[in-house]
Amino acid sequence: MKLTLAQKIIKNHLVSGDIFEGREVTVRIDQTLTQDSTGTMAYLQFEQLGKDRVETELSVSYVDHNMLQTGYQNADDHYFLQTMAARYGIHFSRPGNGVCHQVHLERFSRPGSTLLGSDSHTPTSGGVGMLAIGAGGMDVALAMAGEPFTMPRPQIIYVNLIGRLPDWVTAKDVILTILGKLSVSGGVGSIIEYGGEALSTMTVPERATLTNMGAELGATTSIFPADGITRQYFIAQGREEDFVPLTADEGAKYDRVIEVNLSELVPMVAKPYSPDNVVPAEDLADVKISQVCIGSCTNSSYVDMMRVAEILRGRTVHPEVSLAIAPGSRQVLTMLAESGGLAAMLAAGARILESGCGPCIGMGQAPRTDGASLRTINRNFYNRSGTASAKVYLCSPEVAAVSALTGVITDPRRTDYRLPQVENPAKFAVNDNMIIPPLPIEAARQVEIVRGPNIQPFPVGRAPEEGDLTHEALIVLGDDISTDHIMPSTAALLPFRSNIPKLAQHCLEPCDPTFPQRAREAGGGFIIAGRNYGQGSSREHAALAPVQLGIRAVIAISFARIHLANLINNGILPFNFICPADYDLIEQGDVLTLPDLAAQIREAANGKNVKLINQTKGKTIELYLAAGSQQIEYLLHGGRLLYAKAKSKS
Ligand code: MIC
Ligand code: SF4
Repeated sequence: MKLTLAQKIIKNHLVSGDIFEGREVTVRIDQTLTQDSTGTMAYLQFEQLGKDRVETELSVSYVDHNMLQTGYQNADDHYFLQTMAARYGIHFSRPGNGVCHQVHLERFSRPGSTLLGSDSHTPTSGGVGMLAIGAGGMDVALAMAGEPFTMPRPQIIYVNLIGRLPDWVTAKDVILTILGKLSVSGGVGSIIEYGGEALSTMTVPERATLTNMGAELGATTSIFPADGITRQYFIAQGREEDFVPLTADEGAKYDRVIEVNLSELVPMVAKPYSPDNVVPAEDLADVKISQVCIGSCTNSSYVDMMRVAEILRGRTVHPEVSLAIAPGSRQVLTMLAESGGLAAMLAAGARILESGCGPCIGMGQAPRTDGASLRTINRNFYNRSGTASAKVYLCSPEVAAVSALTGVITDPRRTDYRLPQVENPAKFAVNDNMIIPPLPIEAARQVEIVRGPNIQPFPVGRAPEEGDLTHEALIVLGDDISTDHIMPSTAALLPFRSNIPKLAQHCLEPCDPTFPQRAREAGGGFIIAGRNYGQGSSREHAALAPVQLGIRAVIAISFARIHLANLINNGILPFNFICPADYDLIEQGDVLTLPDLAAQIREAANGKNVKLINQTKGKTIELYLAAGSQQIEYLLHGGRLLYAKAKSKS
């Protein structure tokens, strides 16, 4: 049988299921990664599993998100993570070493292997031919404990890249163009595989920009072959031994094929508030900007940064623009310093930030009121920057750098700037001294785990009752609600990622600030939503905070993959409307009953629909429980952790 790239890796890691048939596949996980804002929860959950050491080939704990230390909370959480890593055999990438995906690509990625990460942009390592998947903290905790990972059996979309990128047009413009074509839900249920003649012109960091933003398409992951260019990258990283060639079989079958002619592309910009809201940069020439942020796991490779440096060299940032630059990793920052690029940035007036997520997750650099901020990041959801009235636009580093000089969104092709010529280096600056390797097992057992006062117990779900469950429809939401809406993350809230009771007070605040209080007063309830509910970040907090508030079910037209798994893992019932138009039959405040709940959930495992009665409107609505048979077992126990505990007792 001819296989695609992803199918080959799935086949080599298959634990159960079939690549060509059935609803789900279950695969063995070789590597895991966590970052600090999701990691604290993942490790608290891992602890509950009672293991002595991680059972993966490699697990890495990164600190890159919660970098501002405006109080003790983040520093405490970082030390908790460090002691956890030492105790359980995990590599620890210290704060300052860089953004997890950039560092993982550089130092740990491996073609043909599987990686599960508690961050939605984990697919970045797909740029070297790895099957790298983002997941919620609990799925990653279980993978660290040696459990395989189950995903809906993916469709395979093949993107055939032809032609050659014109001057000033970049990998970012390719993925923004694809987002414009497919939309933020266009990749749901799919793995995106890249191939075609244009691959011979694409470097690994460029490929990684595409696989990174496959997350914005809702894809399970994205992947490139591991070819001669990939091998050169591994040689330049001083780890040729990790290179394994990987190509799709000639004649492999794809569920969908898309062709993108790079020669026809232009510099693109995504307008607020969605990464698929794209237009050519030149259409926005009248948009005055007050801020430019360059960096993030999408666009902060050495070449990205050096191009920016060369554009800025000898010039001055526009007086009304604040330019912030966060190089993606210490490797990139070191090379920028050594090559003189950093000096050019500083001379132009750039504000250099440490290597971390920074403005991308609202950790500082919130724009001014009503300000337009042009960023090289991957998400521009409402309020993510930390300033609700700000408008965030997404673009390539080249467009960002030129616009920082002109003060308006600028298509560089319409200027007389010269295109900087920067090549990938033959050797990267390799220095792993900020990655603390695991301790031998005996020494690890002596490590004391240090928990600051910010670390609070997390809430657990409830098993469905043997009777009716009646609750109010607490809120009715529209399409494409992101986890940034459900559980906002700003510099003020991120320090509470290990304190769910505190965080829950802000659940769904961007949609309705009264929601947390109303939920508490009602003693819990149901959430009603449109399409693609829970897109974006993998943060499990977007399920944990609703559990804390007593939310028992989310009834949506459709869900994003990671959030759906997070709801199930934490015991919130996810339902789809059998008939999407029935969404209109529920209004906020309606009283809804799920009759004979536990019995209905058990029957759902046999493929039966679930009945919901809208008491207020006197209507009966048919629902579908959006869970596989194994997941229904988790739900019957009140979530995956309770299920795992019950299993280990029996
Ligand atoms: C993001 O880019 O949205 C984040 C912040 O990295 C999240 C993780 C988080 O919310 O902590 C993600 O992508 O999963
Ligand atoms: Fe960090 Fe932004 Fe990348 Fe998320 S998308 S990992 S916040 S840099």
